[in-house]
Amino acid sequence: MLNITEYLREKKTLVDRHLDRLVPAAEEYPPVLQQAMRYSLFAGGKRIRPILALATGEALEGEFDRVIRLACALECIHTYSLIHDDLPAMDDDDFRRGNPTCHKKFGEGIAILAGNGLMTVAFQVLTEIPSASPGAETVLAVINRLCRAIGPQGGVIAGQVVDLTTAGKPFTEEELLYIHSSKTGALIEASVSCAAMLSEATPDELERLKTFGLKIGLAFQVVDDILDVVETSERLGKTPGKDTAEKKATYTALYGLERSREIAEQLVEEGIQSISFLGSAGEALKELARFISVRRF
Ligand code: GRG
Repeated sequence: MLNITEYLREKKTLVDRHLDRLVPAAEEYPPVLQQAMRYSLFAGGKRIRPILALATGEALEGEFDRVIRLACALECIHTYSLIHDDLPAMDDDDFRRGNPTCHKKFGEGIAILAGNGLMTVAFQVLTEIPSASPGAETVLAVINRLCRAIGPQGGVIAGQVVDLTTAGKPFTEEELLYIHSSKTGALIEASVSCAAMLSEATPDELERLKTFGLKIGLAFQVVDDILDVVETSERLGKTPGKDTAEKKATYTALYGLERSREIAEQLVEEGIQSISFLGSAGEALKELARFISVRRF
């Protein structure tokens, strides 16, 4: 049976090695920008999104050289979202990944630009995916899907806007589902779906993997809500309790801790069922899904 702790450690090392290769070197001009991007990127995240992409690629026997570029692009986009999320104009956080946030270390202007820089690097890396087989149209379709996942129509940006505008106000179940599915779920779903596309999944396989991504993506944010209530700053690497203090729309606020845990577990189980077609090739994806519901950081 797969040891998930070992798997995560091994894949994180692999992702970090390729990120280091694909992201501009720290000495490149202007160094303060490259250093700010690298500071947040290598501050110690779990690399869940790239690892999900790699596991999907492995399950479908996709080409590593293609999927690793997607994996690195996903982490650049994710880190970019964290840098901007931490800005005073948004969540105003001092700590992230166990370190002072990018704007605390480099100032707001450089932090904004470091986020913008990571976004641009992500798409540069994607456009350089070797496209001999199955072809440049697939790469273009992957880029389109990723843009939709992070964009203003139900993507990360839209989710973040509704998250900001509902804070401190009463919110509905539908708004909560929208925030969590778009702000967090969409990029996780895209990590799985885009890797499946690059690995030449059939339309049916893609649909099932998309369902898997949607379910575990939503579960990921439900667990994030729970951790904000129950965990310490040492374990999380950021300040806990902020969602409650700012009256954010969360699962724990609407359903309480117990019910939120049940919802997360159920979502993960439903996700796992939707990829039963993979058989033993889907073992890592299933273990990653289980990790999402039991994680403590
Ligand atoms: C277009 C990508 C993009 C962003 C602009 C700022 C913003 C709009 C969105 C913020 C979205 C956000 C921060 C959502 C929270 C997602 C989340 C659960 C983050 C924590 O992820 P982990 O636990 O963190 O994977 P590590 O540090 O392990 O990578």
